[in-house]
Amino acid sequence: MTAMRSVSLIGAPTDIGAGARGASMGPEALRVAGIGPALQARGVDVKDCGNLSGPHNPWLPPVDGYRHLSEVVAWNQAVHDGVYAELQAGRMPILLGGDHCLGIGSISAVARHCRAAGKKLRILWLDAHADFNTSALTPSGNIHGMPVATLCGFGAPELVRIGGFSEQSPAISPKWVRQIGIRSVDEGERRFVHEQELEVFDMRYIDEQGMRQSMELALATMDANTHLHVSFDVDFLDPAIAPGVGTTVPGGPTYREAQLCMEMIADTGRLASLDVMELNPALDEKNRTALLAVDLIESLFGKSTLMRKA
Ligand code: 5AB
Ligand code: MN
Ligand code: MN
Ligand code: MN
Repeated sequence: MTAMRSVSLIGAPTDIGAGARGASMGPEALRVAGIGPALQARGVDVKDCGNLSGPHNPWLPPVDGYRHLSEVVAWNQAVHDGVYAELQAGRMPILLGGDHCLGIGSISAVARHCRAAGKKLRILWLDAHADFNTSALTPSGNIHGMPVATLCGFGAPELVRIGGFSEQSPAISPKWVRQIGIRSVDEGERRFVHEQELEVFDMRYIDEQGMRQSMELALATMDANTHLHVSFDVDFLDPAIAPGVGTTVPGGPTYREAQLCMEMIADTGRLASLDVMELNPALDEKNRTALLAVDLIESLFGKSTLMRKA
């Protein structure tokens, strides 16, 4: 195993970019579900950095296609700084969301780190949604539907430029992204996904080809110099097993499909940063979605069934 085995938990308790309130309680629910001890049991050195802080959610309607833009900028700058500091200290950041708009801060920090270190970046986006809206395309104005497009340079300038990036030289290229589990894409968003040639393994593909084939393709083209970032939106999972999210979409991966996905990522040994996003305890049942997320994260860190070599 070559990946870093020292992790830093960074809580970002906000629902500033979401359409439903409650993801602000995600970090604490993941701690209550035992994320720290579960990783320690895997032999990982765990540091809990506590929670970042930022503006409260004023719960206002969108302005020019964005809800809460200035608050989203403040939160993402805090996430960027927190994640970047842990990467520079040689630790693997695990961002505990919080809604998925915070992927902008997290992944811009990872991209900045990789650029400086000359590392190749690959992003696995595990989600029911493509999160590739722009202010012109969005049906909601909720910025948690826009992080992938923003990181690729198509977003509010204040967000695109976090970490010193720009429209001409954005944090990431669509070519570095592999999306898994997608089953809800808005009309304009769909066209933009095709135009930018995002590589999407949607549920139709997973149904037809299986999770194994999908992950083999999604994980190809990595090498010893690759930093693998996983952005795990908990609504990736089928709502029957993971009800505690604001934007459920039926027809997601089953328990075993999700486990296989995580196990295959673990086998690469390349995982170097992680987001766990969109968990909404207000919509959960006795924290079962948080417990499932922790179970899957254990697999991501190499917990597996019999027959595996150590
Ligand atoms: B999530 C929707 N496409 O833009 C939009 O949960 C939903 O981070 C976005 O994936 C869901 O509002 C964002 C309808
Ligand atoms: Mn989603
Ligand atoms: Mn998402
Ligand atoms: Mn969501």
